[in-house]
Amino acid sequence: MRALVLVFVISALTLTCSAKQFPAGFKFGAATAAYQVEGAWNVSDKTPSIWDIYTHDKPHKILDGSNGDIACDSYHLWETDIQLAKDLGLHFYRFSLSWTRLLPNGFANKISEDGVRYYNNLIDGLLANGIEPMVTLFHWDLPQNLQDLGGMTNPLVAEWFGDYSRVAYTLFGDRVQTWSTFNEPVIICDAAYETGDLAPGIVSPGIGNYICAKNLMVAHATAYRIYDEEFRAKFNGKVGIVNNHVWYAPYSSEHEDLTFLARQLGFLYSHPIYSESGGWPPSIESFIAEKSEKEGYVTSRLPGFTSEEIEFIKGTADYYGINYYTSRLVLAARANSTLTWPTNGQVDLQVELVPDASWTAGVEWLVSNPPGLRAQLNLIKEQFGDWEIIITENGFSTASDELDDVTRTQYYKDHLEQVLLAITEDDVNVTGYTAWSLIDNFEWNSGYTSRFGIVRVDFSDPLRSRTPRASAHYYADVIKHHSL
Ligand code: PNW
Repeated sequence: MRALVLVFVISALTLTCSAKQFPAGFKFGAATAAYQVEGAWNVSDKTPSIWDIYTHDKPHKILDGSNGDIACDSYHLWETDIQLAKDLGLHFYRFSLSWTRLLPNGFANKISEDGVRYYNNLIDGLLANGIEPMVTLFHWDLPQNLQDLGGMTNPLVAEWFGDYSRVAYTLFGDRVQTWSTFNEPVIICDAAYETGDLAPGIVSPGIGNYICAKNLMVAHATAYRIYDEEFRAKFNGKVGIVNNHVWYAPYSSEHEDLTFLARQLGFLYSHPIYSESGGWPPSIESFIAEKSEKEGYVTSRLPGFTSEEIEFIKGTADYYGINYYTSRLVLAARANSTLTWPTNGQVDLQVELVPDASWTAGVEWLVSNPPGLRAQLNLIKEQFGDWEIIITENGFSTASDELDDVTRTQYYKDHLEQVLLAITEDDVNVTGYTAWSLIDNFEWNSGYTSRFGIVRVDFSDPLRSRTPRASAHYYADVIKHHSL
C-alpha cells in the first residue's frame, strides 16, 4: 500500500513537472540593440545615425536629455556582456548591427575595418561560449546621410538596405544562422512619422508613415530574397522580420468592429508577408482608400502594391518574430483624446486605446496583461496559419534601479506561463523566447529613466558596472531546468 502511494506521488510529481516543461529544443535568449547599448557613437570611421543626430539636436525630446553617445559602452565591454549571457545560460543573444558602424557611407562602397572587427569579436566570442548570435539588421538607427536623401520615404531605400544586408550576410553569414531585417516597422514608420517624437523627427501623420510602410516592405523582401538567392544554399540560415504586437480587446461589445480593424492594422506589416493572398490587409486598404478619397486625394494615402510587388513580398520569412509587451482596450476616440503610446490606429481609425484597470502598471505605457500574449500568439496562427513563431522581445520596465526586482520577475513568470500554455494547450508553434533586455540601456525617449534590464547597469560609473538582478537569477533558473 505504502509503495503504491509512493508510486502515485512520484507520478503526480513528474506530471506536474512535465506540465511546466518547455519542449526540447525550445530556446531562451535575451536581446539588446546597437544604439541602445554600444555607445562609441563617433569612434573610428563610424558616421552618425538618425538617432545620434536626433538626440544631439533635440535633447528636450528625451526625458532626461540624454543620448546613446556612451550608453552601456558595449562597444568596449562586449566581453563582459558575453560573460553575462553565459552566466545566464542563454541559448542565444539577439543584438543589432549599427549600419553606420559597418558602412560609414550608408552605401556598400566602403566597409569599416573596425566595424567588422567589432562584430566579428562579438559573434566569435558568443559562439566560443556556446551562445548563438541572432542578428537584427535594422533596429531604428538609419544612416543620417540616407535620411538626408529621404530615408525610409525614398523608394531607393530598398536597394540601399538590400546592399547593406548583402554585406552583412557575406561577412557574418557563415556564423549567424538567424537574421531579422527590421525591428518593429510600426515604430519605424507609424510611431515616428505620426508624432515626430522619434528619429528622424518628421511629423507627417497619415502620409509619411504609409510611404515608409510600403518602402519598408519592399526593403525587407529585397533583403530576404538576396539571402534566398545568394546565401541560403551555402549557409542554410533563417531570415525573418520582427513585428511588435499589442493585444487589442474591445472596450465593450459596441467596439468589436473597431477592434477587428485595430487588429488588422496591427497586421499591416505581416499580411503582405505571411498571408496567402499577400498585400495590405484588405479591410485596412479599403478603409484608408475610402477615407483618402473623401479627403480629396487622387490616390490612397496608403500606397498600393503592384501585383509584381505583392508576389515579391509574399512568403518572404522563415519565421514570425513577435515583440510583445502590453495590451489595450479599443474604443472609438472620444472628444479631445490625444495621441499616446501605442499610437497605432489613433490617426486614421480614430481609436482610443486604454489599459484595463486590473492590469499592473510599469513605467509609462507598459501595463502587464500576460493572457494578452497567449491571445496574440493564437491570433497570429488563426490569421496566417502555422508559422514558426519566435518571441523576439518581452520584458518589463521599472523606474527604480533596484536589484530585488519583484515586479519584473513576476512579469517574466506570468508571461512565460502564457507562452507555455500557447504551446501545450493551443498547439502554437513557438520555438523561442527572448527577454528584453539583457542589460539596462538607453530607452529611447525615456533615456535612462526607464529600466528594462534583467541586469542592472550603473550609468554613474564610468566603467558601467553590471549587476544581475533577481529577475536574472529567476530567468537563469528557468533556462537551467528548461521549465517553470
Ligand atoms: C521595443 N508599445 O519598443 C523596442 O524594440 C526596444 O528597442 C525597446 O527598448 C523596447 O521595446 C522597450 O520599449 C517598443 O507601445 C515600443 O507597445 C513600444 C511598444 C512596444 C515595444
